[in-house]
Amino acid sequence: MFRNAVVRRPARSLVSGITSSPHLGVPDYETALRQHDAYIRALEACGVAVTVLEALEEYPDSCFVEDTAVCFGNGAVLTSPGAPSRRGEVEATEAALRDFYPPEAIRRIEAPGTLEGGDVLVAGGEVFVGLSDRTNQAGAVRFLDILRDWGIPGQAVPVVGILHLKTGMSYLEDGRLLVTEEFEEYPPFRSFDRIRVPEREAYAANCVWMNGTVLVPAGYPGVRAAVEGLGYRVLEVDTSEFRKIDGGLTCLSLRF
Ligand code: CIR
Repeated sequence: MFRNAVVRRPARSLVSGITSSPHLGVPDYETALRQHDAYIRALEACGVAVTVLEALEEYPDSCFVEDTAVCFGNGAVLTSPGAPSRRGEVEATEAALRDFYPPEAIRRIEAPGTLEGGDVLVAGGEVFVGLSDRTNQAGAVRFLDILRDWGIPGQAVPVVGILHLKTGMSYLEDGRLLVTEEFEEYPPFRSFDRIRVPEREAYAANCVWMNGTVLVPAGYPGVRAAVEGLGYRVLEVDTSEFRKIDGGLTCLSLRF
């Protein structure tokens, strides 16, 4: 069960967020704010207390707070973003997490190690760390060392062709993994019950399981139907403006 979520309001500067999809257009700030409000309401409807942090204008991607920390019940790891423009976001997340964890329970990844939270998939009692353009070997090794101290098993897995590991998958609890086609037969995940998303709905592989409900991005009926078919309550949240800068549902919050 999750009790808390932390989100950060989108900044006006999100129009300058990093994107691999400029053809989708520039995010509309007012629409992004409305979508963010709806995201907060959806989290609250799942029974978590949502802490809303103020926007950081100097960091266009700072609403994607997931990338700056990985939170567990008894400890948190501050990350070292691989995107240079995002490194300063971590300090602001640290300040917020001090309200939830004692100082000794907050650990950090140091440069030259890099790690972004989007590359960390917590699947049951196990953690997978994607080695991507944003998360390097040194960052993953350090992270796995911290997890070992905490008695949490983990392993690193290569990620190619997408931004983060969780761009291509989400854990739905109960041993179920929602995956894009390329991960369906990926050996590290063969022990899970894999539910493949339709190819044209690959974006919606990034969903949020929250206390028995699954948040699904609006506009992906195949994924919605698949998740509902598994018996979950589904809440749709429109993320069109965040998608324009490569953001999905998980990146908008820290959940613990
Ligand atoms: C970035 O490239 O860093 C942002 N524009 C998108 C971050 C998305 N984060 C995530 O999926 N965890």
